[in-house]
Amino acid sequence: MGRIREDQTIAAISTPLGPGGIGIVRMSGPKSLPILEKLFRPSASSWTPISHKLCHGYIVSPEANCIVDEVLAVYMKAPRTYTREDVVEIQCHAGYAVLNQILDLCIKFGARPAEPGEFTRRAFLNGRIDLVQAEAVADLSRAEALGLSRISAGAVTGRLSERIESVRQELAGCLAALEVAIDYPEEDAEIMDQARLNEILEEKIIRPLKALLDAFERTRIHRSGAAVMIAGRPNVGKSSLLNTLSCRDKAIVTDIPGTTRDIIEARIEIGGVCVTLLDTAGVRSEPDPIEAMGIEKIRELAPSCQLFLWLIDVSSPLRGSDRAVLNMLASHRQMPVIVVFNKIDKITEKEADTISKLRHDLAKISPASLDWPYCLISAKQQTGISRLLELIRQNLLGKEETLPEVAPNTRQKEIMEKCLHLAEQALDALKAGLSPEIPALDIRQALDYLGEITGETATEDILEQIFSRFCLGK
Ligand SMILES: Nc1nc2c(ncn2[C@@H]2O[C@H](COP(=O)(O)OP(=O)(O)OP(=O)(O)O)[C@@H](O)[C@H]2O)c(=O)[nH]1
Ligand SMILES: [Mg+2]
Repeated sequence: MGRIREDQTIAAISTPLGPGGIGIVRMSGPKSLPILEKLFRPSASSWTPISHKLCHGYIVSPEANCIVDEVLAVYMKAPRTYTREDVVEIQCHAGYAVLNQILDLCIKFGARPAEPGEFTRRAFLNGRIDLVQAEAVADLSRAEALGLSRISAGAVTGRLSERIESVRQELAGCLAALEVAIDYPEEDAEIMDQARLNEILEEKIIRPLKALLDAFERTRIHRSGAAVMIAGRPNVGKSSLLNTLSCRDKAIVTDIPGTTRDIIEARIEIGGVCVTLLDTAGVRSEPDPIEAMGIEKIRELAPSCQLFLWLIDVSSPLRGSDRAVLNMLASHRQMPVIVVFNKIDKITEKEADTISKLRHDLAKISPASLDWPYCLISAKQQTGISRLLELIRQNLLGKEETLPEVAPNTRQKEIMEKCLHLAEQALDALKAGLSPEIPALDIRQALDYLGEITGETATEDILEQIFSRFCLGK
């Protein structure tokens, strides 16, 4: 994206394309209102646009002399707008043809198509939001699960920026004190209260940075999501479980062993985390050539999964193919496993006896299996599912129930790590009684880094990278 010419008016479709209830075309820039006046015919006989007030009417195509759609239009006068420029939004029906005709009309009358993220970029350049808030806008627009949306909402409202600003101010204070000490070396001892500086570095800079880095770790899975693989010998009910967990009829289920060959994915939310479930081909010791290809796919994907659900059919004894599954799991030794005993609706004798016998047999193949959590379900009759979901949640999130109030994203975290390192280095230098130039150098550098987070010292390259990730129309 080249440099933004503030005099240009930009337009874009701001809602996803595809059939839907409402679609929005948005414009920002000085010509927004004049353009609206050319294509909008209000339903009331007279109309004076009032800022921030919705108005009912029609979009008309002067060329074709026809009505394009019945709409609600709103004009928002600068600076109380998303971009701090004049903004117009036209709410129409969401059909692709309607949205495109309205966008074309906006462009015909003087707007140009917006580039991805350009509205938010203008909001940033016009000082309405900082870079941390802009990045959170992108995350919020994309968040599929509750966790990421909560963290991003905290950042959009500026709470993360406040924490960073507070660290920045403390760093600036330390730097000022050190600079005085550099300028008046002979009065060093009186001017620079060394103990106070150490305390500020420790308590107001290092500690909050560590807390933010810790919050990043605790929310990592909310950002990246998790992949959970359902594995087991043929016909144990893997596809049935995928369908039950995703509440959809996604995978084919039959009583013929070897039904699933490819990997089938379904996305669900567990504990606020976006989880990709992977239904796989049944593993057996002597697979046919197509099954062998399916098993190869499992091997390829397994290392990128966070958790295995190992399905066991309780209505029949363990077989050689269960051992083949175990061998496959064993090759990813660090990977956590939950043993899922399926088809409990088919048990005729005492449930507890059957399970303890099966666990005993499993332990003979692998003593480690006794440490794995297990649960009893019927994928077909949908019983025991909430317990299984709870086990998955615990496994992915640990005991943690609450999300941190704010957390940095990966880019911000990497910069914070550098700042932390510099602050610790400065503290060591102060404690070692080195001359104040040395810690001052570190602190100045840390300040520059923090500016990259909020955008004050971000280069064009960094901005380009961030805004190009945005959706069109945002
Ligand atoms: N009674 C009972 N039958 C089940 C249960 N879960 C699955 N089944 C049946 O078991 C058979 C196999 O189910 P699938 O879900 O296709 O099993 P799979 O593990 O995906 O099988 P492959 O794809 O061949 O490896 C079907 O007839 C299902 O209806 C259950 O909890 N109880
Ligand atoms: Mg299957």
